[in-house]
Amino acid sequence: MLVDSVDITLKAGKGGDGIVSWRHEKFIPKGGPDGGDGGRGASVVLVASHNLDTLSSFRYRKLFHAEDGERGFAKKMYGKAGEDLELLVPVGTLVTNQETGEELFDFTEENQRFVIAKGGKGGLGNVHFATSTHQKPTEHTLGQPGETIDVTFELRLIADIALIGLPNAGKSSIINAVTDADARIGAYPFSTTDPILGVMRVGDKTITIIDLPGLIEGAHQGKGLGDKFLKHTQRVKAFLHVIDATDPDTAQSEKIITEEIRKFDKTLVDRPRQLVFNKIDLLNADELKELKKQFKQAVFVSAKAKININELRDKILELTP
Ligand SMILES: Nc1nc2c(ncn2[C@@H]2O[C@H](COP(=O)(O)OP(=O)(O)OP(=O)(O)O)[C@@H](O)[C@H]2O)c(=O)[nH]1
Ligand SMILES: [Mg+2]
Repeated sequence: MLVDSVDITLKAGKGGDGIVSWRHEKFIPKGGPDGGDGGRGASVVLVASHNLDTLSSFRYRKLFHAEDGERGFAKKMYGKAGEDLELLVPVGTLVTNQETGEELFDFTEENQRFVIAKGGKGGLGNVHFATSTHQKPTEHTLGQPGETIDVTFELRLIADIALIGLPNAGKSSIINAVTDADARIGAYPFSTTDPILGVMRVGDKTITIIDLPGLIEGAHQGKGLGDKFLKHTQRVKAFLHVIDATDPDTAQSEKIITEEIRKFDKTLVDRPRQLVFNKIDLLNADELKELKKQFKQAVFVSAKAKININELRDKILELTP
């Protein structure tokens, strides 16, 4: 199962307390102050990694706690600072504050780091409070609490191109034809239930393509499988909009999808979108000619009969300069 959103609590370490202590010297029962400072509490740090591609490591554990700092010691010794807790998240993770909805960090590159919860400062020992007129200070301060934050991690798979279209148009057949993917193909709607990534290699160029479950009218209101997977398209460079060439009303089918993406995010409609008519093996010459006249910028392919697949690959290259 693809885990693409998790809610978790991150808690940084508390600072160690500063302490009250006195020097032990021969014949002097209570020497000068020598209480040391507490160590800093550890922070929680998020680090992006390409080696992960899901959020499944956060599926069962909901609380992550970094170490507290150690309290101070006699002889002015500091307590040890806590060791920062580093949590790996996949590249493509967006972190938001659950309470305010504020976007805190968007991990787009390998090894990006973000301190999400800062550890508390250590307290001061009584050694700091001595003055010439106040030689036996009993003041000290406690370590400060670390920050605690409730966050949501959301994974947006990063792809260059997204395949969109009505169910059964042949999106999965197309990703299988142009990439190394092995997506499930079915002669029924919604055979794809989770996004699938595939890689198309041309020379030393690699283009990542994502195949999404089909959209239907009302997807933005949760119809069909809804529009929840469209968030994975927010970073794509372009869309391949797949239409079943045998559809009795291709113009209307094209509009339904365009409207659904507009309703999801109106900026997506301005992104380059290549229309791809699939299943042309089922059309006769006249029908194909008519369709070509109506949609001059489109590509006409058959994923199953492997017609015009190279032309489609060239288009994909043009869309991802
Ligand atoms: N004749 C013909 N059939 C095709 C072609 N491409 C796909 N099909 C068939 O159309 C049906 C749907 O194909 P899929 O690739 O699963 O379609 P999809 O768009 O991924 O469907 P969803 O995942 O349900 O949205 C399957 O029965 C395929 O075999 C084609 O070029 N020609
Ligand atoms: Mg599919």
